[in-house]
Amino acid sequence: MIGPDVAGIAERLGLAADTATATGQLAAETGLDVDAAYAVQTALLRRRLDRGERLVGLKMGLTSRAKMAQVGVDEVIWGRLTDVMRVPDGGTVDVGAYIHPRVEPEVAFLLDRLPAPGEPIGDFSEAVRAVAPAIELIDSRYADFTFSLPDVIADNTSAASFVIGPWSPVPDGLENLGVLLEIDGRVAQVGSTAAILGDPRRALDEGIRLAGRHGVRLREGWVFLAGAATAAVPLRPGAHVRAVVEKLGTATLRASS
Ligand code: OOG
Ligand code: MG
Repeated sequence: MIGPDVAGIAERLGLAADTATATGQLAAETGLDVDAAYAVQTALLRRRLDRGERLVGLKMGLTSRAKMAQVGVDEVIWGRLTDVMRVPDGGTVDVGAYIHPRVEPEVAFLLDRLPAPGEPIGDFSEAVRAVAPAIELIDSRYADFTFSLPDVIADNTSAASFVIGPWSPVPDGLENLGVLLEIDGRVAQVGSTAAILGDPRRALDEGIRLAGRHGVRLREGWVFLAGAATAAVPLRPGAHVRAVVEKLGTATLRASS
C-alpha cells in the first residue's frame, strides 16, 4: 500500500502558512496517522531550514485541560520552534501575516544539559538554566481552527510566533504560580501553572519522552515552551498583549493595526 504523500502535505501546509491562507483538514482524506503526521512536521521543518531558518527549540501543546477542551483534542503533542518565529519581548507582529492568530500565556525554559531519552531528569535545575514568562502566538493553518490529532501534529502544532520575557534563575517551586493573560489592560484569561500537567516541569519529561520516540533529542541552549496554562484568545489588530506569570514577570506583544 502506498502511504500518505508526506512531502505533498508538507508543501500544502507550508504554502498555507506562507500565504496566510487557510486550508481544509487533510488527515482523514490522506490517511495520515500520528507517525506520518510527525514526518510531515519534520518535512515542514526541513522546508524552513532550507530557506535559512535555524531550529531553536521545542514546544509542547495540549498539556492543559483548558487547551484540550478548547480544540477538542486530548493528547499531548510537540512541535518545532525556529529563530524566525521568535519576536522580541515588547515587539509588534503584522496581523496580516497570519490566518486567525490566537495568543496564549506560557512558561519557557532555557535548556541546559539534558539526560538521554529514557533517562529521568535527575535535577531539574541542572537540566534547565533559566525560566521565563512567554506568549505563544498560534495560527492553525486549517479553516475555522478545526483539526484532528494528526492534522494538528502535521501543522507543527499550530506554531507561528513566540515571545520570551526576561529569564530568571529557576525558582524553588513552579507548580502553582498564578498566570494571567491581559489584552489591552483587561484580564482575558486567568490560570495557574498547575494546569500544565500538574507542574510545568513535567512537560519537559514529556517533551523528552515524546520527541525521543521520533528520534528528536532536545539540545542545550534550546528554548522549551511547556504549553499554555489557559485557553488561547484571538489576537485582534492593534491589541496589546501581556502574559504575567507570578514570580517570573511579564512578556508583552503588540499586534499591528
Ligand atoms: C494546538 C497547539 C497547542 C498549547 O500550548 O497547548 C499549544 C492549538 O491549540 O492549535 O500550543
Ligand atoms: Mg502553546
